[in-house]
Order: sequence, then structure tokens, then C-alpha cells
Amino acid sequence: MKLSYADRAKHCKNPLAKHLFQLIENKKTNLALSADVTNCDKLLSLANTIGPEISVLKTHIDILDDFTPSFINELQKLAEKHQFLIFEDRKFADIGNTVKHQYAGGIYQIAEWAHIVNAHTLPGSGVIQGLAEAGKDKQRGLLLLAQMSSANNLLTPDYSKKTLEMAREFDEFVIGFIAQTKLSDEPHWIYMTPGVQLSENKDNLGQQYITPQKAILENGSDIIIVGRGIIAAKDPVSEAQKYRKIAWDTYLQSLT
Ligand code: 5BU
Repeated sequence: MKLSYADRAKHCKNPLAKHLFQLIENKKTNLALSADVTNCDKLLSLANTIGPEISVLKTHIDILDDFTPSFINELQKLAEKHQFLIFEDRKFADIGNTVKHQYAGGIYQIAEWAHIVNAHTLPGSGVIQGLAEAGKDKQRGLLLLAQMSSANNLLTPDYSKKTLEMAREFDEFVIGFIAQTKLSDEPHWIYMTPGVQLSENKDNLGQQYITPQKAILENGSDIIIVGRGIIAAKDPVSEAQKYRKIAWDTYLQSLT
């Protein structure tokens, strides 16, 4: 029998992973919003209106045209108010020393505010060690990119398997994976899946979509990440509610 999110919280070494499983269970939402807009006010408005529906808000901080450090304070207030975690989709992919600086420093100071970040494993485990040096004491969590949603990507099954092995070496900092399908039955890993829409679509730049049902029920994902499926809809709030209900009902179905 499949374990509930609450049961899986008990298996986590990383305190943030534990917190996220509990948050999902308490708030009853396994939906993440990919808030891919280029303007701070628009992002804050999405965070405020859709915040009640989600467990995670995913950002690309470097696509904001009008970023200022005060924007982060506003976003943090909304994360507190609506109880969601902030995931900066930075996809670190360099040697440990460089990613440590990219994570902690620069104008964005990502480690100060992003509960979760992600990294490619292409450079080897130094990328994880470098990020852990800046993030572990702040009780942050790292997701490794094990698979991607885009057409013709180079993340082969062997690459995914080696990514899982690397994660196991650093299971106090790594909380799980960005993946299309679950990689193992170990209950502490969190699987987040981007490339999700209500029908199996594509965009014209290589993005490929699967449905929430396929992601959660067939592929064993925990959290679906939805961007344009919600933010490009006529009524983003009601669309988010629709995705939330489908994702949660599908999770409940997967427990039976
Ligand atoms: P969309 O609008 O739902 O297609 O947005 C998907 C988001 O997830 C977008 O921010 C991408 O950068 C991100 N993404 C993805 O689409 N596919 C992947 O494999 C990874 C990230 Br990793």
C-alpha cells in the first residue's frame, strides 16, 4: 500500500522535506505554481491570489525585468500568509565553488529566501557539496534534475539512475527530484513534475505536457508543477482550483 504524505514525512532526514510533506497534507494541495511572469507586481499578484491553492511557488528570479531586493520581502510575506514554500528553479550546473557563490551571493542571494532550489548532476557531486555548504545550515532543500519534460533532452535512463545514486550520498540536503516518473520506492524522496497540463500537448519550443492523472497515478509523482496551464488561462484562480482538485483527488485515488 502507498504511504500518505504525512507518513512519508516521518522518513525524511531533511527538516524542510518533512515540513513540505506535512504542509501538503495539512493544506491538502499537491499543486505547485510556476509563476513565470517578467514583472514583480504580476508575480506578487499571482502569489496572493493563487497562494491559497498551492504548496509550492516556483520562480525564475532572473526573468524579472524590474527586480529589486524589496520584492523578496513582499514575496516572503505572501509565502508566510498563504503557507507555501518558495522554489527558485535556478538549475545550478557548475563546479561546487561557483554554484556556492551563485546560490549565496550576487544580486539575488537565493539562499536567503528560496526554501528549495534545484541542480543538474552533470558536473558531478561537487555541485551538491557546494550548494550544501551555503544552504544546509539554513535548512534549505535541494532537488536534483533526474529527467526533463523537453523533447530530445539528454537525460538518459542511465543518467537518471546515477542521479538517484548521487542523491543517496547527500540525503540530508537533497530532498528529491525533478522528474517525469518516480525513480525508486524510498518514501523520503519528493518528486516534482513540470510539463503538466490538462491535455497532452506541446508548445512550439520543445515543451511536452502530460496530464496530472498520468503524472501522479501512472508515473508516481508527488507534486505537479503547472505554469501556463494556469497563468495563461482566462481566470487563473479558478483554473488553479481546477488543477488543485484534480491533483488531490488523483493522489487520494493513488492511495487506494
Ligand atoms: P509551463 O508553462 O507549465 O510549460 O512551465 C513549466 C515550468 O517548469 C517552466 O518554468 C520551466 O522552466 C520548468 N521546467 C520544465 O518545464 N521542464 C523541466 O524538465 C524542468 C523545468 Br527541469
